[in-house]
Formats: sequence, structure tokens, C-alpha cells
Amino acid sequence: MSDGRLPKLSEIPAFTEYITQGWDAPARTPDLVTGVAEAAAGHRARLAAALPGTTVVVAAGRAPVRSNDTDYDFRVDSDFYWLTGCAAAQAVAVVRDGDATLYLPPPARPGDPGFFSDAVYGELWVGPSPSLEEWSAALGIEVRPLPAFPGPPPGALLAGPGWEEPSEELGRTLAELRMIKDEWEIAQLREAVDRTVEGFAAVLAEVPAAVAGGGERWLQGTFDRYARTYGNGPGYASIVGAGPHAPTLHWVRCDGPVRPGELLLLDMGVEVRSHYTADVTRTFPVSGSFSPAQRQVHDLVERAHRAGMAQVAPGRAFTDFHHAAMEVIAHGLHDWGLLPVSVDEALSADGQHHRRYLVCGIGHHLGLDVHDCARSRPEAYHGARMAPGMVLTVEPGLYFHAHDRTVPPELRGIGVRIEDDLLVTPDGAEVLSAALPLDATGLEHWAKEQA
Ligand SMILES: [Mn+2]
Repeated sequence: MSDGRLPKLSEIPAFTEYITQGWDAPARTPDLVTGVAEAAAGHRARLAAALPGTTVVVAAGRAPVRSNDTDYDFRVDSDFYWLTGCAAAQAVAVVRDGDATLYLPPPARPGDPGFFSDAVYGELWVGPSPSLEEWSAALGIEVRPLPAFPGPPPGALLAGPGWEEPSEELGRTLAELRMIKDEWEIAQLREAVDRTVEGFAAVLAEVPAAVAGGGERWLQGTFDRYARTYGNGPGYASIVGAGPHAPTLHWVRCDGPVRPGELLLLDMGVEVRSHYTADVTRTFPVSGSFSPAQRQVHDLVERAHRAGMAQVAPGRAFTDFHHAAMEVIAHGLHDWGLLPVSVDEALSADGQHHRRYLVCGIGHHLGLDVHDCARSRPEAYHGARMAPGMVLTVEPGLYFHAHDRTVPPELRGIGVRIEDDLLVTPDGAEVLSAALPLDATGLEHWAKEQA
């Protein structure tokens, strides 16, 4: 090239001919989680029963741009995955009465135009890609090339990212259907919780390194590496809050030190390969034992947590656990002289003074999304009764900021949250995260075992 430019390979016929030749076929079978195709078929059947005769078009989404020509990791749309079991970027599914047609970007293999030149689909860039036939066989649904997607038919309801007018009715319907987990989903959530508990153990073993200089970021990195190794990654930004950061509800900056004598709040969840996530919180003493003030706060949160969890059972109002936990919190704060009004006044709809130290919600549905089923109607979520197959978190806490003048000095800078993941069973509830202790002494012992 006499003008100094580099040669463009796709414009050189001899090269494009040469690179097409001489390849064996690599392994290209879709790497699906066992059982996902059957589970997705069951989900489509439930959607068909909820919206008979309705054509639904769902998009998988695409990786968001990080900067310039680099993207964040792709994470499939939860509704799309729930209905198809496929996690391919830019895919679109047309679903009607239980049947589905999936439109997938075709692979770019030797001989295909993008094989060596397409950084998004070319096999030399992204690795071996299953054929549309292989996808179809694995998923048990018809698969066509994405360029053949004719667009949504008139009147179709749209879900997933990228549409100008997604259907509220469909979003709501899917959210409410996803509220009841089937056996396969419950197994996925069990695995997510089990991996998360192991991730907590991995983090506890690194506390000395965090104190020695790694700080909160080292612990966050430890959990995220664990989650990435044994699942897709963390199901949400891991919260690692030491000392005065523990009361900050979503402390995801995690750029502070970890000091002896402080509390360490860890709110973390592994998203497993099937995209279901756990959401678990424990608060540990950095030095191995709680101070009297730290223990006092932890004990109250523990009592609230147990009172809340005791309300999780089929037939109960979804908000029962909230009220039970708040009653314990309000009484405790009143006993400590922290309420400016009576307990009854604080607990009344016009009071809520105790919520100064606990402004967040204390539980939510859990599933493919950490805050699952959020597009449900209020009467189907907080206004509903619990039913077998629901999976939810219970997570009361107390958050005394270091600069809160209403808090006695010895409690300032203490933040405690206890969060478990519960499955509503036919006759009560199962705490999926029960492998982690609840009480201060149990946590001290458990942390020592991981060191
Ligand atoms: Mn949570």
C-alpha cells in the first residue's frame, strides 16, 4: 500500500478465498442449562392461558455501549429468557398460544461474509456459534434467521428492550406469571443461593487482606470473581460497606478501607447460568466479635427479621412480614429512647418515625431479576396473598448514620441488615439461605470457620 494504509482483508479476493479453506468443524452445540427448554415451554403454555389468541413479540436486547466501540457484557432480557430459554443477543421471539418462532442472528462461519471481519458475529472473533438448526433442536422451537424477521404483526403485544411502544398489559402479565416459580426455577434459585453462601465464605476468608490494605473493593472483587466463576456474575452490584458505609443502603462504590472494630455489611448474590439470582445480606464484625453497641443493634434487627420470616406462609398477606418486622423495630427504638412519639403513633400511617433509620423496603420477590416481578399490579404484589412457589426476600435493617444527630454517639455509624431468601411452600416457608447463621454469636463462629 503505497499510501501508507493497511490492507483491508475483506477486499482481497485471494485472502478471502484462502481463509475460507482448511477448517475442521468445532463443537457448536448450544450450551443450554439442563431443563431450560422444557421450563420455557411450560412458561409459554402459562402465557397462552393468560393471553389466548394473542401474538406476543419479545426481544432479547443487546449489549449496552460502554464507551466508543466497547460494550458492557450482554445480559438477556428476563422475560425473553423465561419464554425461550435462549440467551442470544439481538434475538426476537414471536409467541402465540404456546408456539414460538425464534429469530436469531445467523452464525458467521468459514465462507460466510463476516467469518473473519465481523467482530460481533464472526467465529474468529467470538468463538464457535451454533447453527439455527442446532438452536432449534436444543430449544424445541422453530428458529429462523434474524434478517427474515418481518417485524411485529399488527396488534401484537411487545415486550423486552428496544420497542417504541412496549405493551404495559404484556409486561404486567409476564411479571405476575413469573411470581410463581416452577420446580425447575426453584432448583435454579436453590443453586443461586448455595453459590452465594459459598461466595460469602470466600469473602470472609479475605477480610485480613482487606484490612491489610485491600479495603472494601478487595472484598467486592472477591465475591464478584466467585460469582463469575460459578455463575454468570453478581446478580446486582455487590454491596460491601465497612464502618460508616454500612448504613448507606446501596453502597456499591466500595472504595473505602476495612478497619478493625468496624462492622462489615455484605449484600451480595450470585446469578447462576440460568440467570436466576440470590440476594443475601449479613453483617459481620471485622475483628471477629461484635462490640456491645453493635451486638445491641444486631440483636434488634435479628428479632425483627425472625418476626418477619415467621409471617411468610401461603394465605398470608404479602405485607404481613413487613408489619411484623416494623413492630419489633419500632418497639426497640422506643425502648432506646430514639422515637420522638409513642410506638402506636410511629406505627400509624401518619407517623412512621422509626423509618428514619430504615427508609427502604424490607422484602421483594426474587427470581430472574433481583427485584423480580416489579411490573405487577399493586394488588397482585403488595396487595396479594402469598402462595406456594413464591420466592421472596425478607431484609430488615437499622441504619444509623455517623452524622445523624438524633442517634446517641455510641450507635452512630452502625448499619446492620439481615436478608434471607425464602420459598413459600404449601404449609409454610423454607429459608433457602439458612446455611448462614442469623444471630451475632453464630455469625462470629461462622466467620472464624472461614478464616
Ligand atoms: Mn434484597
